[in-house]
Amino acid sequence: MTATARAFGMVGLRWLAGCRAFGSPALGLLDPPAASSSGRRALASSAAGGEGGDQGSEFYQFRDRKIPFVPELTIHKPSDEIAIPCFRVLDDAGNSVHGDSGEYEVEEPLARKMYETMVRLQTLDTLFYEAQRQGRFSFYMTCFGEEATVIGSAAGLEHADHVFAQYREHGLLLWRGQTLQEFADQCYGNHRDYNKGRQMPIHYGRKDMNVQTISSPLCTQLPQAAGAAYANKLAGYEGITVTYFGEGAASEGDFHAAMNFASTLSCPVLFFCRNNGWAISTPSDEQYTGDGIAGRGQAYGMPAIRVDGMDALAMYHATKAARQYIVENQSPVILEAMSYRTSHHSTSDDSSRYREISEMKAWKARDPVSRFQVWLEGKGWWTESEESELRAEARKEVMKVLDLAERERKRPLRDMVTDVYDEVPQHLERQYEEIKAFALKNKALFPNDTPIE
Ligand SMILES: Cc1ncc(C[n+]2csc(CCOP(=O)(O)OP(=O)(O)O)c2C)c(N)n1
Ligand SMILES: [Mg+2]
Repeated sequence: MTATARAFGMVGLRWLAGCRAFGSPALGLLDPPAASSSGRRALASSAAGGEGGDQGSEFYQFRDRKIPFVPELTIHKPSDEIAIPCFRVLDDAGNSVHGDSGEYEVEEPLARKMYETMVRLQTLDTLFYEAQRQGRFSFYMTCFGEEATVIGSAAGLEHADHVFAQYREHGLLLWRGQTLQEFADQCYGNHRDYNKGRQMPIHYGRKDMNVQTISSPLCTQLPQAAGAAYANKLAGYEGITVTYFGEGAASEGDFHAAMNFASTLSCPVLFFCRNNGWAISTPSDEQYTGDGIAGRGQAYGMPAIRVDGMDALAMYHATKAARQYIVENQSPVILEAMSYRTSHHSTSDDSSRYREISEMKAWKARDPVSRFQVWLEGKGWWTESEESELRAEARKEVMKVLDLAERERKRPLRDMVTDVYDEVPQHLERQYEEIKAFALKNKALFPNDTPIE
């Protein structure tokens, strides 16, 4: 190692300072830190007896990576051909690509539970969507096309794992035991709603299920998840942290901040991208270039997996493998689930205005629920009569909870200012009195089922 190299190693990551040191060998007073353990950058020579400086430096060493010096100037273009392959177990028709080998399968009880939950989720979404269209509550979002992404991954996680979701992953709560009644109460914001009517519909969240409350601004959950994972790691917590987000949300600056923190601090967090092709009316080919979201793992030094998000078996095994990697290495993983939003973005959207019906139909043909059903039937674990029984029962149950939620009284106006502080501070008290007086004077402008008290 030359004196120059020592000097360069000494100044670590500061490029400008490094350049200055480069021209001033006299600064080479300290031994460079061991590159791989300290993370500092050093100059190195692979020539034997390099000490003395005759050979010159041959490469930069950063951690385990050697960056060679070369005499040619090259612009390294990203490859249009290299793509992280997409793992799948089921083909488009629902048959295992592994035939009868039993590879990447699951036991019957788990398979049935996954399928039944996917059907319940589909039914819940169908009827809640219709209820919203009838004006019974204010807003709704479905996850049609992504049932396998959500339920497959929920099944591959542990209850102890902390979840920071976007908004289309309510199936995970269903998997963790949230009742249909609780879904309906939250959407109606009624007296039984655990959010006390303070959140928009579908902005669920509950401590007992380790699921943080959804917040509408895109991608805010990613840095939070990286931070929570880091805190949990320091505390020796057993679970990992998982954060779900859409490929559209991945265009936010917060995505990059979160990835960099997680990678440099080795946070045990799973970055779970639901790439469903659309961010409202923006198609994914206007959202990013290169090898998609999983392809970004390489730049952040983060292991990546790409999965067919419309394949429940692949989703389950990929999530489980990612989780195991995270636990064993106490470091992050990024997973990209490739699917398609077969529904409108939300009840405020009409997707036929910006995409072709033929495109929607082509993706619907890969419906994740039907594909999984075909596989279950092939195993002899599911029959047509079980199918119609489950669908009828789920429909009845969802209609009932909607009906009950609708009849339940609403939370009082006063709930707007309680619980924020231990005691309601004067400024909130004043605002409350103001809005109450206004509501009493303008009853017609207020929902008539909201008690003004
Ligand atoms: C910071 C921010 N910008 C814009 C929006 C409006 N918005 C809500 S959802 C959405 C699209 C998100 O797409 P994606 O992340 O792919 O998730 P998907 O809806 O496809 O599941 C946009 C632009 C927002 N909520 N927050
Ligand atoms: Mg999307």
